[in-house]
Amino acid sequence: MKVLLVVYDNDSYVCWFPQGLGYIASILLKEGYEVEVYNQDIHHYPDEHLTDFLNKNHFDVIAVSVIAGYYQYRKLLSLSKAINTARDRPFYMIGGHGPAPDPAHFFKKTGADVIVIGEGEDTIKELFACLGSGQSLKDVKGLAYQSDGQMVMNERRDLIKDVDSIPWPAYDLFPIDHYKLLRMPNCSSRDFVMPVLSGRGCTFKCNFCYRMDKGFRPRSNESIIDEIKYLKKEFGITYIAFSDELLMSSVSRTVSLCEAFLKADLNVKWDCNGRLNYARPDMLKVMKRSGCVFINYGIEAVDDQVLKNMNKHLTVEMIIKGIEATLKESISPGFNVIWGNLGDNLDTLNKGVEFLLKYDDSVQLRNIRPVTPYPGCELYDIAIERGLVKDIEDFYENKHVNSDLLAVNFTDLSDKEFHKALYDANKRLLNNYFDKKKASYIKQSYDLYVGGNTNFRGFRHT
Ligand code: B12
Ligand code: SF4
Repeated sequence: MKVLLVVYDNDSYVCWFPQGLGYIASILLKEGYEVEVYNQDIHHYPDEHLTDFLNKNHFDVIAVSVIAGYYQYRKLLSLSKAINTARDRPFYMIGGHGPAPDPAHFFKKTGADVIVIGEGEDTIKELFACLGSGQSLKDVKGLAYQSDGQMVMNERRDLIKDVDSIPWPAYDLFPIDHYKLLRMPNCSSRDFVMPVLSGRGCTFKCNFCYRMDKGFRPRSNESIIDEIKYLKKEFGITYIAFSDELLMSSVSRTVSLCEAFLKADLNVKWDCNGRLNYARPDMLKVMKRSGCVFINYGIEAVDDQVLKNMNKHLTVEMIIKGIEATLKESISPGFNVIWGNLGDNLDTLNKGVEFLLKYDDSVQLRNIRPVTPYPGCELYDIAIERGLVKDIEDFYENKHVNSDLLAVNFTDLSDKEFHKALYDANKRLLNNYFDKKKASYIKQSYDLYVGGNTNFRGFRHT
């Protein structure tokens, strides 16, 4: 069987390696199927190009992976149109976090034949075996399918227990020379960056989090190190962006991984997503020594009551202590602050702004965004219960029109007041960021022209 994996255009200059499809491709290749990748992301082809491509090339199956952002949703609809109008339309499947919580809506909107729900590796094996033999899909766990115009929802599939057994993404099938140009905080202009997963899942359950799967499954240190060594050797990768939800799942696990990096003499820079309740000085020290240059923290709010309401298992004290300790080790912290969760008001927004003004080291342009209750999370159910969203159609078609605008208002402010407050807050943060940048550029000029620093290499756009 011939399969086409479609990586949609994300409207970006440099794109994130599509890890989900990379894993799916790996399994399909191992099972002996012919796999091709359609990189709309890199070439920015218009959607009609895909219809044309399908009219000229035969594929048995076409697959798209999609998350729940407003842009991604609209992109999926226009891609589906392009796929469905092809003369020789292949069997059409979608997967990823976007369609998983409510496949019925996505069948209606996309005309897809199958939606894979959750981890795809084992499901895809059985699904393709059935497609090849013409067998019914009724016994394949982890998917929903269309049968005579009706949706059939199969049982959920258990998570893969031994995550080390999952084959690495099929890197060779993708244009890594493009993807490795991804820029991450504190990378140099000579770094080549690639994302890697250090595990799957997370032990927490914040009220805005989409995750449908419970628990955390770490990969072994050896397996992670082997993959990094391979990426270094094959593609000259010098910076690893750990993209799983939570590399810092505990102090002991993080320390053990960093010590293994040091022992293996990996010599790469890396960043990860982290939790401030674990950000202890001893752990941060070994993280720094093993190459960590950035930790992306979910701060979300600088108010104890709001943190409690969102089930974050963090306090303002932990946040401040953790950020101060991170900065002390010269690791840049990533500041993710959202506003508009249960209990938020003008005072809590102001606390977030003051916090960012005080601690942000400006390695990233950071603003405060409204919380978006994506379908599948607890906050979405609350929005439905309160009558703030009618259903998923209402969410995608009317409410979630831009990630920086309110989708659902859980505060006592009017929408207009809410947006004005966000404008005022973000104006302060933008001024702060650009003032610091301006000062740093002026200092570089001073060092060059007055201080005689001959290392200056010119101001650059990227
Ligand atoms: C890389 C990334 C991005 C990248 C690129 C994403 C892309 N390619 O579209 C960028 C930086 C652009 C991005 C942006 C956003 N992101 Co993002 N991002 C991620 C991140 C860190 C990694 C994704 C990844 O590769 N995971 C690893 C792979 C292996 O997992 P996976 O994709 O889920 O794939 C598995 C299964 O889902 C399934 N599967 C997936 N696809 C398919 C397809 C088929 C055919 C099959 C059979 C199976 C299958 O099998 C795979 C293997 O088991 C995740 C967090 C995470 N750890 O997943 C968030 C995440 C996907 N992002 C998320 C969000 C919300 C966003 C934003 C919409 C945020 C916002 N409000 O602005 C923005 C989009 C804004 C914009 N302007 O476009 C959410 C999605 C929530 C949801 N319900 O969908 C996540 C999960 C983060 C989070 N915890 O909230 N993101
Ligand atoms: S938001 Fe982050 S910490 Fe919270 S449950 Fe989701 S992945 Fe875990």
